[in-house]
Amino acid sequence: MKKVLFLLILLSMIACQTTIEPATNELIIPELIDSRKSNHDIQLTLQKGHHEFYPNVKSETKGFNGNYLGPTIRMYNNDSTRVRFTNSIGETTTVHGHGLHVEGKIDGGPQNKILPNTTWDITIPVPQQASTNWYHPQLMGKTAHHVHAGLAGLYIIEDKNSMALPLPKTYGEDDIPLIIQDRDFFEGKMKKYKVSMDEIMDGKREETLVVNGTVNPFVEVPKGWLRLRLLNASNARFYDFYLESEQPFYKIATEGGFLEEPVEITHLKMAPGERNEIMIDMSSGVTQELMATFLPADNEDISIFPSKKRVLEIRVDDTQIAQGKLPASLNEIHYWEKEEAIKTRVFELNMDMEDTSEQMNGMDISTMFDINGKSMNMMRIDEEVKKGTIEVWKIRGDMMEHPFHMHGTSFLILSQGGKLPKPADRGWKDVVIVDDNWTEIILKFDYDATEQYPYMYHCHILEHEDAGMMGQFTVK
Ligand SMILES: [Cu+2]
Repeated sequence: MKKVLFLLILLSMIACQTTIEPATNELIIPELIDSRKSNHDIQLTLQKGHHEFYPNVKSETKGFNGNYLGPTIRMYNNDSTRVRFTNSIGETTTVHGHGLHVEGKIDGGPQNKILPNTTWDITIPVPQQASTNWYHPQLMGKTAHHVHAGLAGLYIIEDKNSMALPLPKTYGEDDIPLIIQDRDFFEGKMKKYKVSMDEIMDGKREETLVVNGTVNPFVEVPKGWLRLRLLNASNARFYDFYLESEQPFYKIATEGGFLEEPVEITHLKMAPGERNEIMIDMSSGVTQELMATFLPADNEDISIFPSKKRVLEIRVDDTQIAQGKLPASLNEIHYWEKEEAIKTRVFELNMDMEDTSEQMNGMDISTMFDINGKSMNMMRIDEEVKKGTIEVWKIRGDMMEHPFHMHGTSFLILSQGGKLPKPADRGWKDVVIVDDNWTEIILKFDYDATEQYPYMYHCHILEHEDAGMMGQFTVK
């Protein structure tokens, strides 16, 4: 009898998790601020607000120039853009330019504090190639809180190549950003950020998908090729994206730029912090459902609790014909040989269970986790990198998959978990998923990061980062 009851509960849980609500809300498109149209002078105010995820129900949130998330800032290779971040949230924070190749002093890490009611006034040079990057707070111990409240937005970088390629490029119409997050709601209200010890261990994983701040979104697009820029801005959730129709789609870019050529795929796994651009052929005029499987912290749980959700319903407006195409070739990537590296560094991301149980009582979470045996300490520099030299970084993490991220540059994957990277991952990246097998990346830093304003390397599960799984390095 007990067994039957258990099975019934299990079945009902599965049924609950796979129920998909109708796509009733038009996808919100974050405002686009083009740096060239704004005289390279942009004001972003971090503010408190109220966002309606569900009609007529206000949730307490934070945003840049608005209630939730922030405008998309479009910048151009070889330009410089002044951005003034004014902090009106009533508490200290920072704004990190995730993916930007900039010096440590304007990188926005934990050392670049923006006190309440002050403005952080920086000029961002853009030496890097076309890519989709993002901005979000990175205050020591508070990153997870501030991002969860809604403080995140996109930097889209264009260059000669991206502007010349015949890709779809009308923002919000056939070139659509998708900032993907998971949130929990109670009676339509977003639950405020709070974590249990289990949630610090697994990372905060919630059950409702929110895309650009929209719940159950749909979008109407022209007939033809559609370009989507996906950002996984969740605190901890990994997703496996696919089309319900099982139609293949094409990956054209990783975090730091275009792949050499489009790679046909049917599934796309993304960890927090990762960005990918994909192209979907909408020329048949048939509605497509972009779906996501919610991946659990423990991969073995997935067969017990399969949880799939719709990310976006993509409808076609037959009266509009799309202009963009899928080019055969996109970029030239110079793949460094391992032998070119002058130094190898090793990074082991640890979740020490003994430490954890001791600290559960005292609730000092800032030293729960570590990298190479050291929890993040803002007063300590962990590594010193020589500017302009090629290095190999060997990384692994224990207990579960961790998205490893470092500031200041992009890297190429040499091997991931002992295997060569798949064609779809042979592009410039700044986040890589690591497990207990070694992953090797090759990289070069070209900009200064001093002791005063060092770069960070860390796990992009924000709960892990806030609990000490982070280190600092200089580049000179
Ligand atoms: Cu981690």
